[in-house]
Parts: sequence; structure tokens; C-alpha cells
Amino acid sequence: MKLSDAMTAAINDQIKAELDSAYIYLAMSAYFEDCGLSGMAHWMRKQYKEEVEHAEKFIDYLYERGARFIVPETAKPKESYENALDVFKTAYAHEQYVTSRIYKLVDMATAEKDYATLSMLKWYVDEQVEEEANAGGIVEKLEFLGGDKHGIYAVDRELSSR
Ligand code: OFO
Repeated sequence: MKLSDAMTAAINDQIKAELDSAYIYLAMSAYFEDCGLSGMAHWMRKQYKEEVEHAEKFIDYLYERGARFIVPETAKPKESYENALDVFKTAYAHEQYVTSRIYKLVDMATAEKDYATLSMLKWYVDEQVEEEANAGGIVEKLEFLGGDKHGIYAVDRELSSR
């Protein structure tokens, strides 16, 4: 069964969203490097790579279904933030946004009775639970610490082992 034109376009659009995510995290990593918070920079760099993998998984799916992938233009990411909490709050909100996008794809695949795409999307539904939990957990910690510099450095050390 051929992938519908609408689904091909929606997945291409999601690939752009994943690559935009990658760039957002790469810019967050650069911000942390600039602040001397190398553990957080490392965590964001890993996240950047994960997002590229998310994009590639969708690209491979398009190829598997004989559909065309068009390399998208990526959006310029934000360069500066107020502090570490601001960065992770932004990352958490971003992941919630990405989850809502994945759910829309699930709705679309359900409406089209496209069971193959539904099955493929299950991986992303599960992945988003993890993505939100990761970023949300760090937000909670940083909120608890407030401006406590020792605490922030401890979190930075912890994130260096991701
Ligand atoms: Fe691709 O999950 Fe984050 O954005």
C-alpha cells in the first residue's frame, strides 16, 4: 500500500521538526559551553544526536515505503538564555510540543487506517514519554535548587555522565 501524499507531507514536516529540535539542542549545548557548564553542554550535545536519529528513523521509513524525502530548511535556533533553568524549561516545553505533533500524526494515521504508519509511530509515542521525563526531571531539580550555585554544579556533574 502506498503512503498517502498527505502522510508523506506530514512525515516530511515532522522530519523538519526533528532537525529543528536537533539545532535547538546544539545551540543550547553551545550556550552551556559558553557558561562553563560542560556537563549540561554534553547532555545537550547527546540530545542533539538523538534528534538527528529521530529524523533519520522517519527518513528511513519514507524510503521503506517508497516515498520521497525532501531535505528541509532548518530554523535558526535561539542563542541565549537567562540561566540553566530557563534552558531546561524551554527544552521541556519543546518536548511537550513535539509530543503534540506526534499525537497529530497518530490521529492522521488512524483516520487513514494506515496501520503500518501507526505501528511505526508507536516508537515515537514511547520515546516522547522518555523525552518529557528527562527534561522535566531536570527542570524539577533546578527549580528546587533555585539559584544555589553548588547545587547547579552538582547537577552539571551528574549530567556529564549521560
Ligand atoms: Fe525528537 O524528540 Fe525531542 O524533540
